[in-house]
Amino acid sequence: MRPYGDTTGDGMVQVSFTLPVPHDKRAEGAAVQLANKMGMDPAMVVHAKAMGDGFTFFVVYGRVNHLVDLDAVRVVERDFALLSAKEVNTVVKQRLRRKLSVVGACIGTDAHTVGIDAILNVKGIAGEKGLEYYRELKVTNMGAQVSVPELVETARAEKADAVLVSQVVTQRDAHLHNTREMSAAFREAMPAGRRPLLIVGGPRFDESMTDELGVDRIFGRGTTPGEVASYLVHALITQRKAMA
Ligand code: B12
Repeated sequence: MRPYGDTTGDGMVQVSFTLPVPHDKRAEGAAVQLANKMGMDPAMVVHAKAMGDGFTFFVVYGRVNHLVDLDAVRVVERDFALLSAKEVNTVVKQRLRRKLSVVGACIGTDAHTVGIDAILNVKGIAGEKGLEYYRELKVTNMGAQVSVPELVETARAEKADAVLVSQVVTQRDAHLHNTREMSAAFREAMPAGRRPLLIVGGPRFDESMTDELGVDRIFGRGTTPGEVASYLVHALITQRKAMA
């Protein structure tokens, strides 16, 4: 299949980018040239705006000839059941017979706490309450700019069953470097069977990179607390029991 703009299959797409040139006719020509090189032909500048001194932001609309092969698409599908808060509490209480301990933080220099707060705080997101609302979960939210050694120490002190890390800033692949540092630190500090489940989340992660980053699960854009709570039950209780 092809993308769709005005009529089905017309191949029309829209892209936006910034060039380090002041806004003038030549800058718009440069934007069209880039779009042509990206395979858009014809390409039209539909929006151009000066962004401070010597930079211009563009929106370009145009046709591409590439086809999308749906059969070749590979994504990480949810492989666990979605449970209600009540069901999560019941399973934890009956099978774990103690509260499930969760430690969360934004690590490195990242101060974007809205995402991790949406998952952990009672107020939650998208009409769902966060993990603090779950009676059988004990949540420690460490907030922003937490160092990896501090996180490991708190996870140890809280006997964390799961560590939830948020990374929003991706400049110079900071999210990847920080995640690798974090997973390596837990591997070094704790033996395999004693290590908490390591979960990272943020809007720009590739969910298929778990092995590469040394974590158990990656959650992306639009994650809800219910998905995370259901995954915790699946990975720490249901699946673990089945494997025992
Ligand atoms: C609010 C905001 C800020 C606030 C943050 C306040 C706070 N307490 O969080 C302030 C003003 C402090 C800020 C500062 C900066 N910001 Co800012 N910020 C944003 C903004 C507008 C919204 C982010 C947000 O709150 N989203 C809402 C939440 C709910 O969504 P979310 O984070 O994706 O979380 C969801 C999922 O991803 C997932 N999730 C996230 N984490 C986790 C963790 C786990 C364990 C799980 C399971 C799930 C999960 O679940 C969440 C709920 O669905 C974005 C732009 C945008 N529209 O996204 C820029 C943005 C993230 N910021 C950006 C930048 C560059 C900065 C600064 C560097 C700017 C500067 N030059 O100073 C600083 C950096 C500060 C720092 N040290 O980190 C860039 C990042 C670009 C990049 N490639 O990295 C963005 C994308 C803006 C942009 N387009 O340039 N920012």
